[in-house]
Amino acid sequence: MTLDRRALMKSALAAAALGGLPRPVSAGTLGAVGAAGSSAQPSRPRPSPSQLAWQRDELAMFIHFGINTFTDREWGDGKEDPRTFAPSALDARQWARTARAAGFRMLILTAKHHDGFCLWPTRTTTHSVASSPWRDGKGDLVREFVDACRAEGLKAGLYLSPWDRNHPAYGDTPRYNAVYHAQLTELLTQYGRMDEVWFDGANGEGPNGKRQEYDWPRTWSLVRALQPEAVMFSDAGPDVRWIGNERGAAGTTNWSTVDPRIVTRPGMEGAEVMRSLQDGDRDGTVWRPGETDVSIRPGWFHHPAEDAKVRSADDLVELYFSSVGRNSKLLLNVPPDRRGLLAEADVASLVGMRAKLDALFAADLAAGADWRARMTSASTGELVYTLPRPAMVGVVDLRENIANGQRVARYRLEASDGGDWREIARGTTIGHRRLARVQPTRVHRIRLTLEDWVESPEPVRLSCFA
Ligand code: FUL
Repeated sequence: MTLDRRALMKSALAAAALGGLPRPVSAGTLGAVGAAGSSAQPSRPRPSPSQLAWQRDELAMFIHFGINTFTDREWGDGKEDPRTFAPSALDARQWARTARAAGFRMLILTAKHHDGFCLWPTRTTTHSVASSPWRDGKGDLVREFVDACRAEGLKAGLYLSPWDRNHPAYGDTPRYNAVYHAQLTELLTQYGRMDEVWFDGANGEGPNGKRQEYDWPRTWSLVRALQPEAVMFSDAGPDVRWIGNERGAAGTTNWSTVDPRIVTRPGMEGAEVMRSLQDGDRDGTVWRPGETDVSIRPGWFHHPAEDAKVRSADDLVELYFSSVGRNSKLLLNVPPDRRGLLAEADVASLVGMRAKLDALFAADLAAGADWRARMTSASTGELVYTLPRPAMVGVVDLRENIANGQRVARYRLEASDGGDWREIARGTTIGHRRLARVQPTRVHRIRLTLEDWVESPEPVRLSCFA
């Protein structure tokens, strides 16, 4: 159902019909750093323009590439010879072309992983592409990556691991933090606009036997100052949060709001931390939607032994349902091989995924549906949609207009083909998008009952697919 002028007028009516009920609200605060591209906040949190654009993009691709690609490891120890970095046919444009063809809107590159090898010629260490045989030591992979993204119309993001098993200053807290911030400054000033900066909390001891302490507040303010439109990812945001697992599954309840007192820095552990990451917090005072990162292969880096273990196109479609379809964003990792190219099997799965998603969502059976909304009690409301003609429905797609926040806390879906209403799905949160597979049913009318909400609900956009 696209919102044309008529629908918009109706939605105003429906909002009036469903609105007006005072619900408890909590004061919106943004924390110390403030949200990317933020403006004034109403009583419950709303996304900033950057967070909204980030979520609507739905799909981003993660590129894990570096020394590990050549040593066949997942975590290098930092003792690798930089001369082992020798891609034979590297073509970042192939990564970007593949991503775009598969419907991805952003690429995020591991500018530095835990082994400390930098993919750009940094002034902070010689452990970089400048000491490798690739492009005779004159290459800059961050540059090639960014250029490829721009050429294909994709956004670019970078991952800079705080854990650095090579740098001699690691463990000497103030000294290494200065190095880390110098690296970030290079990355965020030399390559134009970045749309996402990705941080994990991996932490270890340095050669001095001391544990490095990171300065997250300073790191976040530095990014905000240098790239105000970029969203920052970490367990603790501040803009977008980790979803709490690397299996590709967002919570079936997934609030984009969180209580910022629960996860205060990257790398925290415990049941309450994991619950908040996975589900968000219904009465959270900060908008921090969840990002679901998962790899197309068992590992994050390319290993020839895993060439036969690439996820199938069907598997990728399921990941889409369990992430994007649960109010999250999917960050799918596709690691280039030793040539510096995405491998054929991975490309085939991505192309297959796109074809399947396009076929699935080609025809909205609820397009042009007539609908009405009414309050059914002081705290429940319903929307009834009449499809233009009865149809077999296998997937229902619900969307809130999250520009105005996330509101629905519990819903029930029923269908009728002329006779009694039959329940076809129920759930908790909706958010940007909630995809529900239902037992294929012949449907003429669909009733969406909103059983609980945190703020007077707005009309929910409904689409149906075979
Ligand atoms: C984790 C790292 O330890 C893994 O190697 C990988 O990069 C993953 C995306 O983040 O923190």
